[in-house]
Amino acid sequence: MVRWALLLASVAALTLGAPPGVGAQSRTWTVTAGGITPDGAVWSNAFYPRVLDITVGDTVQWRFEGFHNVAFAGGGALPPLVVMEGRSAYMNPQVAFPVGPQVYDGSGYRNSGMPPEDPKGWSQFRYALRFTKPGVYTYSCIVHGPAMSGTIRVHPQGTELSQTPGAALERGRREQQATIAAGMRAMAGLRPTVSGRTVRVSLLGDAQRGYSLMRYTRAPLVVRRGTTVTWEMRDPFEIHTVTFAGGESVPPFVLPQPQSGGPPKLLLNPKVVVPTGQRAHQPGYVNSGILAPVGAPGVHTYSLRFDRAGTYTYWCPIHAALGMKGTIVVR
Ligand SMILES: [Cu+2]
Repeated sequence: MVRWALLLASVAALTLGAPPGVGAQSRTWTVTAGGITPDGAVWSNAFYPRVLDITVGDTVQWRFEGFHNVAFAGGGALPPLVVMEGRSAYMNPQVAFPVGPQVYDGSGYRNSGMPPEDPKGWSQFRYALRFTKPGVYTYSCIVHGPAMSGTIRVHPQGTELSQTPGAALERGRREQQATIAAGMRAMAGLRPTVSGRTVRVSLLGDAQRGYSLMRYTRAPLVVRRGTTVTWEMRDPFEIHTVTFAGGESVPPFVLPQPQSGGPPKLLLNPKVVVPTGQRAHQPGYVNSGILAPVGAPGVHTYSLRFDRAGTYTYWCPIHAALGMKGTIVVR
């Protein structure tokens, strides 16, 4: 997947070189997709600037600070992130890989594809579209759902715009910093709620401000034997799991299956997707399965009782590269 995404991205960069019929007056604007704190704990799920005004013939280039895609529906419906084949779930290739020419007039699906899985490759990933018709175009990140959307307003050629590309980029930076600051405040206040032998851990996000927290708790969670811990999704963007690897290494979320003459199929690892079903923690592999975002169909809570004293580490394999792990100390 990584190599394919890079290859496709470089092909895209080549075809961008000299779009036909573009005069010297056309400009390139930059939109940032996402944003992350250096420790990976606070994640921004928005496009910056959220609304951008350009004129016909201009190009918008998206830079990625996170695992996002840019998709314009073009009058239809956006495709789903996941497609089923029998009992196997795959990343939809219509989302994972680029679709459509890099020119947009409001019709036809356009998609950037996904950045490489490795966070080190995200900042090199690029996508660009040249806009050829006036209109107001909204777009979304299909990975993070409709709550992560942006707007490009394309004005007729010659329209005087209130901002230069540089000023719009700066405005986007300020919007992004406000999101990250709000997320950091939420992180500072992150506390599980304890009531008797029940502890609730919230997986937090905020649709309005556009952040997600990639941590379960800030510090190890200390509980007494017999306590039931419930993890509750309160995030509108992300999916997570609660996965005790039980001495194994944390399983990868995506298993690329090479195909001859095309990009790999991206199988979602059943070890991550499918719940293991225990009610109480025990040695070995214990997995919640996918916990769905607030507002999306699916399972939103997971409960596990802890009967044995010990220190137990668990992970979200989907966000393990961002350090999403938690520790429970049972006394
Ligand atoms: Cu996660």
